[in-house]
Amino acid sequence: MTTSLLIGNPNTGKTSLFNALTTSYAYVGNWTGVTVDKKVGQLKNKLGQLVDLPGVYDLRPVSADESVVSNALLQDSFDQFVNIVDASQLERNFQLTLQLLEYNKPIVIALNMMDVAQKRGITIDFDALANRLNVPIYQLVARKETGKEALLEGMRMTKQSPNFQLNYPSEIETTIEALIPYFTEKKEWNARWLAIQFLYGNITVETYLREHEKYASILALREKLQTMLSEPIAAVIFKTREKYIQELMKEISVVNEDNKT
Ligand code: GDP
Ligand code: MG
Ligand code: K
Repeated sequence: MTTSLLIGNPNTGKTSLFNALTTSYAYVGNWTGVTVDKKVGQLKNKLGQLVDLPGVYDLRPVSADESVVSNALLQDSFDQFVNIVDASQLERNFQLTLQLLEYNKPIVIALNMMDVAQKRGITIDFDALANRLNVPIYQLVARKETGKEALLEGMRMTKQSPNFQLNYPSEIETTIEALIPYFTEKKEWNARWLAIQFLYGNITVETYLREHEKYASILALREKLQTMLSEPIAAVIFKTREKYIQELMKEISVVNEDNKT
């Protein structure tokens, strides 16, 4: 059975979409270590199951509840991501999207709040966006359940990983290259994602890696990298993503004041 993880920023319409895509759902206890309910729904079209996750702006958790998302990526078995994105707030939402792309599992983007984007005069070049990120994009108004059939079909069809790679400054890339050999024993991990999240200071990833027999060497690589940079590693990583997103936005989105309604 196919398992899809529903991930997105808070208030993007996650619950609305979850309800639109599923016929029934159950609370199957709590996520490990926290009180957040674990909610799993049966997808329409007998497609498999959809797992609801807490809304987060970033994979680096800022609370125990948010650690649920990184823990799911580290420890749970799943087949694809459904990344719900607020079409009227693309820039902010894409910080999370890039981190999901780096995980390199099959992923579909559900571009929700299309009605809000339209009202604000936002025009998006969907083909350019899909091409740049190498993922299928589906437009939705989850509150009205508009677009859900195409999304379900897209989820069924999507078996390819995006093979998307964002390139960081050379000192960071060199350290990523040095870290990757430590992470090859676990096949289901994306070693590059793990290296990036560790360097980014994702505490859930760090806690997980503390069990690694070579943790001292892993940590030393991060400390060495920090001495080579004039800013915190996390800031450099964040800004690299931000720069990429700004360039992407120029290419795919325009706000037309005349089109505002
Ligand atoms: P969550 O916090 O991500 O789970 O989002 P919810 O599903 O609770 O939605 C947050 C708010 O946005 C609710 O008031 C929804 O009715 C509304 N909403 C959800 N999807 C859409 C949409 O596509 N368009 C508009 N205009 N509102 C939406
Ligand atoms: Mg919700
Ligand atoms: K628990």
